[in-house]
Amino acid sequence: MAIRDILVIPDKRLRLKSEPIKTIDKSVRDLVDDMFETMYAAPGIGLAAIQIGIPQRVVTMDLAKKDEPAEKRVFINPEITWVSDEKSSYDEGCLSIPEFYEEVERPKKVKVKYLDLEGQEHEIEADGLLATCLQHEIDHTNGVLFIDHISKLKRDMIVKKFKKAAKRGEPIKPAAADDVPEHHLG
Ligand code: K1U
Ligand code: ZN
Repeated sequence: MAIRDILVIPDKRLRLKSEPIKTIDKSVRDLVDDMFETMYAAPGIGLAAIQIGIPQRVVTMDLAKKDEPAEKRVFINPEITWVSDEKSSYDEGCLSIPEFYEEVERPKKVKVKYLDLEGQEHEIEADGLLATCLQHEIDHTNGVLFIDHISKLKRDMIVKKFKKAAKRGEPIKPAAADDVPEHHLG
C-alpha cells in the first residue's frame, strides 16, 4: 500500500474522461487500497482514481464522522441513473484544488448504479452529503471539477492563482484538517 501524490489544477489529467473497469482483479484491489490510504492521509472524504493519475472509473469514500468507526465505500463504474428536481447547496472542497471551498448547487437526491469490489451490481438512492459527494466524485471520472459549477469569474480567479503557483514552482499543500471549515468536521 502507498500514499500517492494527488494531482492539483491546472494538471490536464484532471480533465480526462476515465475508462470503465472491465475486470475487478488484484490491480484494482491494490488501487483501491492506495486510494484509501491517500484519501485518509490528505485528509478527504472521497477520492476518484484520476486524482492520483489513474484514468479508471473507481471512487473511494468514507463519510464517517471523526468519532465514528471507519465506513469504507467503494464505487466501481458509478453511474447516475436519476436526479431529483429538488436542489441543495453544499460548501464543497476538492483535494485537487486545495484550500478552496465554495457553495455548489446540485440535485438533492440521486440514484447511482455501481459495482462493488466483488463485481456485484448495486443501485442506491442517496441524499445529503452522500448525494453531494457521489456527484462530485462521478464528475471527476468525467473530467469535471466542482469549480465548473460556480461562476466563471470565481473559476477564472482560482485557476489563475493555481497557474501562477505552478509557474513559480510553489508547493501547493493539500488541505490540512485545520483548513477545513468547521461544519465539515464530524
Ligand atoms: O474528491 C475530492 O477532491 C475529495 C473531496 C470530496 C468532497 C468534499 C466536499 C463535498 C463534496 C466532495 C474532499 O474530501 S475535500 C476535504 C473535505 O471535505 C474534508 C476533509 C476532512 C474532514 C472533513 C471534510
Ligand atoms: Zn474533488
